[in-house]
Amino acid sequence: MRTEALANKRFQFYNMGVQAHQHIFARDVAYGLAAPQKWLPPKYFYDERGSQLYEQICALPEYYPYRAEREILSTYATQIHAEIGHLALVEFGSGSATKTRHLLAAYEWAGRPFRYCPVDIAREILWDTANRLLQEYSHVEIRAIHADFAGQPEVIQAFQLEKKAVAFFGSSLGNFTPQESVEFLQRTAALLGPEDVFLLGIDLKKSPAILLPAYDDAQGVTAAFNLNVLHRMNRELGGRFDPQNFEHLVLYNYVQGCIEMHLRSRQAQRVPIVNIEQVVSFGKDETIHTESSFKYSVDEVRDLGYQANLGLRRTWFDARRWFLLALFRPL
Ligand code: AVI
Repeated sequence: MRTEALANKRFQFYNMGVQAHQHIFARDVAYGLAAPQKWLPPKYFYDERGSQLYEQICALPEYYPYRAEREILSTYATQIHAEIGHLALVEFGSGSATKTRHLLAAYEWAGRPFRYCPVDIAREILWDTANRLLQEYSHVEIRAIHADFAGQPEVIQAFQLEKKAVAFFGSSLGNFTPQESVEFLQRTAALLGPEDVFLLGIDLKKSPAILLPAYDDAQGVTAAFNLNVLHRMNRELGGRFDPQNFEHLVLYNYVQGCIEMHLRSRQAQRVPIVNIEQVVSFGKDETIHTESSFKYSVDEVRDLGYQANLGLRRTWFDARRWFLLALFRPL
């Protein structure tokens, strides 16, 4: 771990070893593309271009989760702040913190110093966002961690906080399998003290007639987001993918209760990936499974928490009840 000493006493920035990243990407691609059902971890969508495309997705008319969660945070910010108290706010996957600002504003209105501790894998966004927030809020003190927290929620121990509210917004937990979700929640719950809270923003189950267009929009932005991972393998691993030979495929898996995104090969083809010394063969219509986005019912969310020793204490919904903000406390 490396802490950057900054002139500004209100800002501390920790680097937690994301450097080995290129090597891990190569390993994950080699492993995933050798499996009978080819797959890639969805975190590789988010290079610079992918992060821009994701921002565009959030503005699409079909992609409701972003706006639904923003509606909850803006409508109930004061209530949420009152419920959790003035605890230091730790946020996994903070990104540009656009929605979180509503909650931070409630902290600021309290007129007392408060701590915001964002954790993100995207260093530039983390750094820029922290600096912007320091200018916007006179009472905030920021401790930021640059880390891939998904496999290692324990990174937040570096904050050395006595009491805290830990937030995981954006339905990002939905991109983990249910088993990974339980493990992540268990490991996170183990980091909570008796008075700490956990806030989870999660997309709810609904008709595939609403879900499918949200992941297959008319403008093709989600398709570009999905195909971008091929460009990334070309650029970073010496891949020879022709993105024109693949198409964006979205389906709703009723058994698992998730949206699945795939890249479907339009033809039989063999694609070399130079840096991993592998040639990947595709049959016509064979797919790479690039993302699952699990949708939950309120009872399933309660049960997820229960498996991690977390009790569901409060719920907030958007007007259509399409999205849930859940507050848990250790059991
Ligand atoms: C980040 N995550 C919650 C998004 C989702 O809805 O699963 C990623 C995404 N994939 C396609 N569109 C958005």
